Amino acid sequence: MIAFSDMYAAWRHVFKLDPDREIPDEALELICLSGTDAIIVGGSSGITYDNTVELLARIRRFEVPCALELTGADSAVPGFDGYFVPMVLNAGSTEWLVGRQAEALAEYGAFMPWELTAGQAYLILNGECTAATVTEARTQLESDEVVAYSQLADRLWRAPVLYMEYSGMFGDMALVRRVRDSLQQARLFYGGGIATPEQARAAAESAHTIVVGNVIYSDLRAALATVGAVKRAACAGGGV
Ligand code: 1GP
Repeated sequence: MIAFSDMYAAWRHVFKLDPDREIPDEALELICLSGTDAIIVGGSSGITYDNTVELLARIRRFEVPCALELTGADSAVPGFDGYFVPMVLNAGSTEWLVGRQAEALAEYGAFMPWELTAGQAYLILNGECTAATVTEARTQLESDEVVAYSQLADRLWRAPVLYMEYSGMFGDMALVRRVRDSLQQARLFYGGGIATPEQARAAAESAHTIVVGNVIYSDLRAALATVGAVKRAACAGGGV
């Protein structure tokens, strides 16, 4: 069986599905059969055990790998291929950095499937997104500060994944690339505002893995077109 760390290390394109948002069966089928490398299930609000288990069951009709971004112990549904635990580097309080995670482990640590679990060091960089509001993230960062946080995650914490989160807004690709080039061992996930093949390609050339979310719900056809763009970028020798 392939290890979870080897699995996500090979991902170039990922769709993120939110259990709190409706998606018709036909749309879900197209997403799962799109050729994307994986589905991540996650969201910033309204995530429950029931809506997570329901979405997992629907995705499991297909072969695509599926991981859960675990933001609360209540929605810890078994049966995913792997689990990411976000730790928000620039959160306004330690609650979202390590506080909630420690609380959950105090209660459920004995049941954690550690071999399937990876910490995700999050940097939230769009002050308007829900995740920024919920975590009271300090998003007004200079480029050097962003690189400093990244090095902290990569070299001091040895976090396996660094996630630059611009949710709802297309980010600064020069900065994404600069961060990627500064990493020694972490995989760089980029998510935020990818809605066209050009954006998908630019992001894929700047980060290790790109995450496409919102556009699935607003323009399915555009979302599907991002998959081919990333594959073509890889074939053309672009990206990493
Ligand atoms: C959200 O990073 C993902 O957590 C994707 O962002 O929804 O803006 O595509 P979008």
